[in-house]
Amino acid sequence: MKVLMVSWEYPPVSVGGLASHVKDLSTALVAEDVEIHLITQGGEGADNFAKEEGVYVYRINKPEISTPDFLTWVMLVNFNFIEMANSLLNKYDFDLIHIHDWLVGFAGKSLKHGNHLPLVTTIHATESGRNHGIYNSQQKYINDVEWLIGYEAWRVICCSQYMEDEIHGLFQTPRDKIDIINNGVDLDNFDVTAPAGFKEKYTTGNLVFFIGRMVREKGVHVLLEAAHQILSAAPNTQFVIAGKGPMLDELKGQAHNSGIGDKVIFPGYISEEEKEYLYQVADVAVFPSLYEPFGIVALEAMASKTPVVVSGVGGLDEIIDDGQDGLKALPGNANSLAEKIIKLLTDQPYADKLRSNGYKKAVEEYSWQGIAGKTNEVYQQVLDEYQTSEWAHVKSGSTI
Ligand code: NHF
Repeated sequence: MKVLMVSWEYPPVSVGGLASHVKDLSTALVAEDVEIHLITQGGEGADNFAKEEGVYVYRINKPEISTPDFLTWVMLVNFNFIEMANSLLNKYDFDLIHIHDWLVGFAGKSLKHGNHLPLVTTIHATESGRNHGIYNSQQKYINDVEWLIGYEAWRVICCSQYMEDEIHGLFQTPRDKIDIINNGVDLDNFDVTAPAGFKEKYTTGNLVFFIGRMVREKGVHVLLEAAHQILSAAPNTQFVIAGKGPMLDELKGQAHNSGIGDKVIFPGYISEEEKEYLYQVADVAVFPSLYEPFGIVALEAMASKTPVVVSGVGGLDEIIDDGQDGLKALPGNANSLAEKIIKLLTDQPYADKLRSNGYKKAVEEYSWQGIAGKTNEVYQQVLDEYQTSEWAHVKSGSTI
């Protein structure tokens, strides 16, 4: 089985959970004997052509000319993806194309039709979900491209029941065309020991950790709203809020204006190693999202044996069994969030119970190998159906 995969993000280019999803999935698929050729954007310090952990990675050049806006830029990048794919299609006999999200949608559609190959689409998140609705023409365009990539796909993969409902509701994609395959976590990455004195770099007290993109949907503003109450109950607490994004300055302003500027550290974009150590030394990891298709970060915390507080939305709601392997707060509710975080900071035996149950769950239910196996089954189903379809005949020249 040879798969041509196209993804906007792949390490070291990492905007969110998509990069780690595509990397861990591709690597695990290689172990299932699937040959993965992955086309993605170029990144600083990364080779343009490389075999990385068994995955053939091809990184494209940036568009040669500047573009008037984001959508035009995305389209130019898609042309560069297609250009790279065409040269590979001359060399390899691919069985199918697998794309991730709307950003690579036109590459997927063109490569499908140009080569009569079946297309598998993973929809990780939707524009409507991210913005709680569609309010302007750019959002409408992205929403329409999301419909298109589902329509063009032989099968659609998504990461939670919540996302199946959303995709079916928004785009009328038939439910029997959608496979739910959850995300996972690479446990080895989080089996680390932070060097002596690492935690003290940040605090000598409690450390509450968040990592993610600084966008409204991640709910960091709710965590900052909750901070006052948390500090009254557990004054020796420091918040470390890692990541970058359009809301970063606003959030720094919020912390400063509410008088807790010295209690919140915004380290910006941090390295993988710093992230793994921070998970390790954190007393609580908090993910207060308002929208979350899956939420790999919760699994990362669980794999690090750190107790988690999440808001009960989307995939997070499905991952956590409240009071057993983590705590769930009401989405967007600072009081509820504060109450859960305080509980974990002040009741050590309870925190330890969640810590060990959370770790057990990550080990037993969220291994990438199982996920790659399920993905491979989807590939096999697509191939079986394709081989007896009109499409395959058109390709082999036996009709028309
Ligand atoms: O984990 C990878 C990621 C998810 O919840 C995440 C999201 C986008 O918002 O599937 O995709």
